[in-house]
Amino acid sequence: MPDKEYTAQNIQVLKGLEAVRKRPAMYIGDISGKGLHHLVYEIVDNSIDEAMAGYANKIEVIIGKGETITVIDNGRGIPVDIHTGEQKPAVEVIMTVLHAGGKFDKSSYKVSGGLHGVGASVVNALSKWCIVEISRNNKIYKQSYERGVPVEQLHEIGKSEKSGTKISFLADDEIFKEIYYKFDILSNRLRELAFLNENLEIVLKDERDGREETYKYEGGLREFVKFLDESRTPIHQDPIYFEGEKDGVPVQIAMQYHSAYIETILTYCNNVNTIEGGTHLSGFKSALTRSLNSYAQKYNLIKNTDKISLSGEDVREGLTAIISVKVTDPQFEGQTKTKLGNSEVRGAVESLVNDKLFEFFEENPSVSKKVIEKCISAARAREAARHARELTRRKTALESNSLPGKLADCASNDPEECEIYLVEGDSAGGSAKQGRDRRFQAILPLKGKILNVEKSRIDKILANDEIKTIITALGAGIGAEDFDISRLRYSKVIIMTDADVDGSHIRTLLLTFFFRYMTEMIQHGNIYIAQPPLYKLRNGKSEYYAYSDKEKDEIIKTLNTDENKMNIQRYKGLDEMNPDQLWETTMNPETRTIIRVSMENAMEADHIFTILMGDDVEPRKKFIEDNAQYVRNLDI
Ligand code: 28F
Repeated sequence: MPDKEYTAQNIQVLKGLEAVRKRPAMYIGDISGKGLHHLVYEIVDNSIDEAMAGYANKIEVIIGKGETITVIDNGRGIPVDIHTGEQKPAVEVIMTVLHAGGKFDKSSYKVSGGLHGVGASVVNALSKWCIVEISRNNKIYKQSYERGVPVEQLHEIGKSEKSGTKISFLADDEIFKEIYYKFDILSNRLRELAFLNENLEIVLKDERDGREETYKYEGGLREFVKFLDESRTPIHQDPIYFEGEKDGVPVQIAMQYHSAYIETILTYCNNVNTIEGGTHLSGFKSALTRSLNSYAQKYNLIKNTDKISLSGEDVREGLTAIISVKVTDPQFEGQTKTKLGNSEVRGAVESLVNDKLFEFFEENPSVSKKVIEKCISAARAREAARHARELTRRKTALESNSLPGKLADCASNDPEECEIYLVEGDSAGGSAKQGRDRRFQAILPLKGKILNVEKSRIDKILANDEIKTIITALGAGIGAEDFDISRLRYSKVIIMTDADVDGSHIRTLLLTFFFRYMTEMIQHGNIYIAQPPLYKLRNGKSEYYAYSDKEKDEIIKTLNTDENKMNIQRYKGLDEMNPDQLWETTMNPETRTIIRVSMENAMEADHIFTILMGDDVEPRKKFIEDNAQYVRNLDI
């Protein structure tokens, strides 16, 4: 770097970069895979902002060989004129000064996405190298940086009639232990951004294996709803869609009812997936319930024999909806900063839904009639379920030890230290009971298959023995209205199934069940997946366990004996291990590996589940064709 006097600004820049490199997790969440992928989102969000401002309509993301990332947009190009305050080109300020980039002065950008919108300077600071190329004023400008520090002045490298910004970077291996981008993680987020920004074309290219996907949806949120329900049967032809701006808050809503029973409502603020909900969700829910009840009353669709009003659960049964709002100063609250706190948004969403939904129902009586009918039968089923619940509660209240017989409970009563293993099959369940530490480990063996919750309504789910056993054992109830996480009897619920197709089938069923009826357990990180070993390797007297093919090869290499001299056993099921082995490899907190289930995993499982279990054969066939190499005898 050319030696230059250390002006006050340079010192400020170096202080800023140092702060980011010292505590990277404060800026990007963590330095594991999630934080690594967040680097890409930070850069992409700047292109999205340029698109939302109306100047870009195409974004390309390229995963290069060697795990480099390149993001290109066809916007105006980051300004290159000298920034008065800093005596540097605007782009150098944006790339090197923390929280620069106009996102924080509302004038240049109305709303800005990004989890915290920390900006390109953070990505630059955490990159071994970063190169920005700007096409603007019929020229192409370039500047390179290393770990956030400019290694050259901004300079012209050519001519171009086009305009836009291209940023390439290589994450710094001094910060990130593992630098590997997962195509599916990036593609899920980019597809979501394309749904949320209609007509924006987003291309993802992987130069490591040639994979390429393009996302562009003219129908925006309507197509998002159709995608989520791709294997379900809608009860009305097209998604209901409306948008509007109330109190300076742009609101977009797409919704569609399907013949199954689960409700799926995704909410976004400035393209951030507000997993924990917030004021936009509560505004939508209250307006939906009110609108449906007043419409049903007005046209006397609820026979007075029913004598019931429709509850929130009733009007959301079988509903898939997407709510997207844009807020200039978003207040992200909650445990994972994904709950929207802005109070003005509740009213904006409520009034829009009240106006537009009632209007839609008036104009489409055939649709509204089907929707109301579905809500009324949901209300009846809810009554039946409540009745059934009452019975089970009364019954369990009568029986002293109201825990299910199959549960081998632990001695401690402190949920914080207790954990429960949900084990596939009685024989593995037996080994787990013998091998466990009964002070804090409970075991609940499950039969081969639990209920297919995709197709069953809450009253049928509550009638299923396996499900009832799980609900009773966990002790926290079930469903959005009734589930109370403070009553949970264990801090860890560990799913332990065989490593084969049946095992993954049961795991998907359980994950989907928890995701749909005990969502908070996933948000709070109470759900885990046990990792039994895949192989046992015996070399003379010594024994080794391998938990992946990669690990098996590594063990063989370090022992530098060739494969055929070793005795290698591939485990087909948990019941091939005796209690001590099961304890040692999969249950002992000192030696085991358990994976905490995130909301993203659960959403992914839920989406796959609707494809595998849904009504429509087409998506299932496509899914199996796409994933055939992973799946052997899938018995659907
Ligand atoms: C690959 C990543 O970062 N694209 C961007 C722009 C365009 C402008 C801008 C960005 C406003 C004044 C602070 C251009 N012309 N892609 C990107 N495209 N930032 S980032 O302006 C920065 C702020 O300075 C831009 C006129 N106004 C804004």
